[in-house]
Amino acid sequence: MQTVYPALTWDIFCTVIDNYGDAGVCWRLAHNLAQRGQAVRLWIDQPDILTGLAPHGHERVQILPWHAPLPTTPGDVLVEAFGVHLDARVQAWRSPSSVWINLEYLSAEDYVARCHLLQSPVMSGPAAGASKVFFYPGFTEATGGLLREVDLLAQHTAFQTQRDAFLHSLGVTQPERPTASLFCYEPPALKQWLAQWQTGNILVMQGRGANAVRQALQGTPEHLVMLPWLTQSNFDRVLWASDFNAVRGEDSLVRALWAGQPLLWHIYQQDDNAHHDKLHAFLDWLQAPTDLRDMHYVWNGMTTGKLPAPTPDRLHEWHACIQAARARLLQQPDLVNQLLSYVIQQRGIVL
Ligand code: TRH
Repeated sequence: MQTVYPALTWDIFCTVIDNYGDAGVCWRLAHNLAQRGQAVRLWIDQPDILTGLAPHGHERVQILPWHAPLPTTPGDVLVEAFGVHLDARVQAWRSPSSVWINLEYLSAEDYVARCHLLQSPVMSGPAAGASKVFFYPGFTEATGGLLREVDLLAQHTAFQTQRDAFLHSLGVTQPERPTASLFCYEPPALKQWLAQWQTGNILVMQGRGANAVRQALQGTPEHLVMLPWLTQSNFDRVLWASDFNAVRGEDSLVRALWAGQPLLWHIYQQDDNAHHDKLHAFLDWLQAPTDLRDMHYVWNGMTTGKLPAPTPDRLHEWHACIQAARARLLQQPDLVNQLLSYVIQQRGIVL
């Protein structure tokens, strides 16, 4: 049974670095909190992105441009998403009693469990003397967990009967064919992958990957659907409707895990190749079979050579691997549940 928490006010601060992940995660966080009765103000430097992700919003989430006037009363909880720097104006406004959380990026690396919930004293500026806490999402019990809506499983199950109609609405004429979704940057093995899926449907998400597909192919073969920009709910439905999900960044990786189908992750590249360790750690946690690992190494340009073909036997094995990982995750408390428990404890509220 879901714990009922007292309603608090949350201020989430987000800046969009590039791509859609920062806004995507912050919206999911805000929406998850609102689903559990919390009031949220989401401060963001590019509010337009949220209009595309969630055109209908949520009655308990207020979206505000970063520099909008600050309300008289600061929230009970202040979340800096992904190490965003809070300017002096916000620091001075913050209440000393509010819980200050630094929400970090997702990784399966060991340091996450070590650093999760570490305090970080603020040394200078209007909030000097205060302390914020590092909150690390992650894949194990020792971390902050993953975002998971309270009704995720029910929504996913209910969708199964709507799958074919949903695919038709996106322009898929033969939903019975094996279907793969594609959300990526510019993977070096893109042409190979597209050739491997030429007897199935390929649903191409908007963005850099779609541009790369256009460059790789002459025209649009009939089995390939260039999707329009989707709301975040429909983005999830595409993953649920597909038999294989090629995803990227962080948010879509988590969503592909919840979708439970074989997945291929195009990790966000870092200049110093720090993403290599991050990918290895994820594949270790996933207990990925060798050919699933090999596919990731080729897709992410860490090795050259052929992508393992998605044969029925392999897809079966990869499916079992993702299902087992998903089952492990479902045993763990979700991120918002953990955040709420932490905040309630810090504020000395007895449930
Ligand atoms: O867009 P991304 O590549 O975001 C990345 C990563 O988060 C990375 O860690 C971060 O540092 C970098 O941005 C700056 O991939 P991600 O994380 O999967 O986010 C995509 C979001 O966009 C996700 O919430 C789904 C949403 N989306 C839609 O809602 N509709 C769409 O049509 C598309 C294409 C995406």
